[in-house]
Amino acid sequence: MMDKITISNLHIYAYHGVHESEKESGQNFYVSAVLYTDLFRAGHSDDLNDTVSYSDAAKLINRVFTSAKYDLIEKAAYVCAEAVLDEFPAVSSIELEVSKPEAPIGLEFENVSVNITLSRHTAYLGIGSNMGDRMGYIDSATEQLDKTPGIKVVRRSGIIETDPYGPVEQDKFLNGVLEIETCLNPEALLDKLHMIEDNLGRKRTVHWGPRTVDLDILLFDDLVMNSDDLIIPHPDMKNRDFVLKPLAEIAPHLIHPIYNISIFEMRGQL
Ligand code: PH2
Ligand code: MG
Ligand code: MG
Repeated sequence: MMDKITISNLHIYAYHGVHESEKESGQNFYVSAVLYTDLFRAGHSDDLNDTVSYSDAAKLINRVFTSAKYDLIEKAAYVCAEAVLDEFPAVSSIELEVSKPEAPIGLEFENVSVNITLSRHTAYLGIGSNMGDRMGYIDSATEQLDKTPGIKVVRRSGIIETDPYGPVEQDKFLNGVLEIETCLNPEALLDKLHMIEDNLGRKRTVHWGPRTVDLDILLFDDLVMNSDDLIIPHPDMKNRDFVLKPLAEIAPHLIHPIYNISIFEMRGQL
């Protein structure tokens, strides 16, 4: 069970709603937030610097919630949750409820609300390029990733030159691995990676063929998933030294969630 700080029914007068009249006159909203964060240290030190100030958190929510007029309380909730995770690194996850008890429904009701959960995730991405200014493409992709809302690049491995792996004859690659922190889910993260690949001129002609930049999700927390367009962990990483070598440099002790051995050990078995 994780420690948490709870703010209940913070009253905020704001202007969210689909109807023009809601954006003009405004109404009462109530925001509740549960911030998951370890309180052990603060519980012993009695020092505010060892925890998340609930008054700072409430003020941030109040400021963000009133800084725009959204159609949907869903949007207002996500904007607030993202701001809290951005501002307070010690918060690993947040549950947020937005209530709108005076919503213009035209019927008698007690309350209407949305509840969302947003969590901080650690993911490892493979990055590669074998066309044109390879290092330039890797640098630009790293920069664009870090600038993407909801994504922070935490660490980048050394970049190594590798022979092309697989059935297509092509030029040598530069490869590396990035550790990122993100509050996006795997599908949303993949969409952002594709957007960056497209921005950097990636043409999807030959499958497995030459590319200005390739960004692959290798690991996402200890998630195991298999959908039509996304398999996590990356199913071929165990056979690819161009992945395991840079990954072992920045995360040798990380445990692969299917094989249950460290990246260092996986490399030994390659
Ligand atoms: N990517 C491929 C196919 N082959 N070979 C190397 N050395 N590096 C790569 O990034 C790479 C590859 C498909 O994604
Ligand atoms: Mg790839
Ligand atoms: Mg790819």
